[in-house]
Amino acid sequence: MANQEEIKKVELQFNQEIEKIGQESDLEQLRIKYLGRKGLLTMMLRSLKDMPLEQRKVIGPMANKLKETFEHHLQIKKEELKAGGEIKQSIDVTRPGKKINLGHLHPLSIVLRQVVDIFNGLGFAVAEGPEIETEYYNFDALNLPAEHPARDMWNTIWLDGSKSQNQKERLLLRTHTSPVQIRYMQSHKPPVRIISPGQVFRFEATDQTHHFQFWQLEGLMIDEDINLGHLRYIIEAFLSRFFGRKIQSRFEPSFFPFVEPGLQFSISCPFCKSKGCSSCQKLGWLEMGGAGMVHPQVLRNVGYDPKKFQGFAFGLGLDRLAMHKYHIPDIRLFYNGDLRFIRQFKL
Ligand code: FA5
Repeated sequence: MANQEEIKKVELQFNQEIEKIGQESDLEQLRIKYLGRKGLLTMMLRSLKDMPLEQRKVIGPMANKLKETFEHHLQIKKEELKAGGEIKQSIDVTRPGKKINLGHLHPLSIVLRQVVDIFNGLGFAVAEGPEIETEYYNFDALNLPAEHPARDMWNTIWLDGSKSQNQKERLLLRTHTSPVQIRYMQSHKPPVRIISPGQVFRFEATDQTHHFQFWQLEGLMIDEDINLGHLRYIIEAFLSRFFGRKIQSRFEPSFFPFVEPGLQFSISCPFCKSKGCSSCQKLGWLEMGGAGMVHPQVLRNVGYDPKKFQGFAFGLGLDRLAMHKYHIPDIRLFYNGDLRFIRQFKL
C-alpha cells in the first residue's frame, strides 16, 4: 500500500527518467511505466480504496496531484521532442522548493563560545598554543623535569621518531593546556589575564567521563598582589554566569608541580543547590578541575620575578562542563558523530 515516502520516491524516479528521454517512443514507454493500466502510479491510486479513511485523506490528494503533474510533464516533453528539443520545460513555480539543510554548531563549540564570551566579560583575553608540543613546554617548563614521578599523572602520546631528538625538543600531543601559559608568559610582560581553550590528548581508555581526546580550558592571571581570593572570585563568577545561577566553590588541597599550593575545586551542584541529585551523584558538589598559585619556579622559567609577581592558574575540562550543563550522560557522544545527538543542539 502506498505511503508518502513511496510517492516521493516514485516522483523522484519519474523526474530522473524523463530528463534522460530523447525520443517519443521512449516517452510512451515511460507513460506506460507510470500511468499505464499496471503503471506504478496507477497501482498506487488503486490501492487507495483499501486504505483506512484517515490515511486515504492524506495519500489520495497527493497521488492525484502527482498524476496531473506527470501528465503535464509528459505533454511538455512530447512537444519538446516534436520541436527537436527546442522547447525548454517550463518551470512549475507552484511546486514546493527543496528544503536546504543548514549546518549548525557542535555542542562543544556552543559551550566554547559561551565560555569565551563570559571570560572576555571578566577581562580575560584568549591565547592559543599548538596541539603538537615539545616535551619542554608540556613538562620541563612547568616544573616537571625528566624522570619526575608526577609526569605519570599524564599518560602521554609521544610522536614517532621524537625519541631520537634532543630531550627537550621531543614531540608529543599536549596532555593539557598548561603549556600555553609558558608560551604566553615568554612573549608577554605581566600583567597577564588569559584563558586558553584547546584540545588535549591522553593515552587513556575511554569510559563515560573519560576520552583520549578532550577539551580543556586553562586560566592564568598574573600581577602584583594576586591571591587565592581572586581565583575563587573568578571561578564563582564564571560558573554562576555559565549555569545561570549562583554557584559556590569548594577548594581542597591537591598536587600539581606547577602550582603551590595546588588545589582541586568543586562547585555547588547547580541542579539541586547542593541538596544531592543524580547529576552530582547525591554529593551536592561537582568536581571541576585543578588550580593553584603559579609556582615561583615556573615564573622564573619564563623570566618573571616571583618576588614581584604572583598569580593563579586553573584548568578545567570543557567536555565535563558541557555534560553538566546539558545533562549529557556520556562524553563519547561528543565524538562518535551520531547526528541524532548532534541535531538536538540545532538552535
Ligand atoms: C590538568 O591537566 C592540569 N593541567 C590542570 C591545572 C591547570 C592544574 C593549572 C593547576 C593549574 P587534570 O589532569 O586534573 O589537570 O585535568 C583537568 C580537568 O580535565 C579535569 O578536572 C577534568 O575535568 C578534565 N579531564 C581530565 N582527564 C580527562 C579525560 N580523560 N576526559 C575528559 N576530561 C578529562
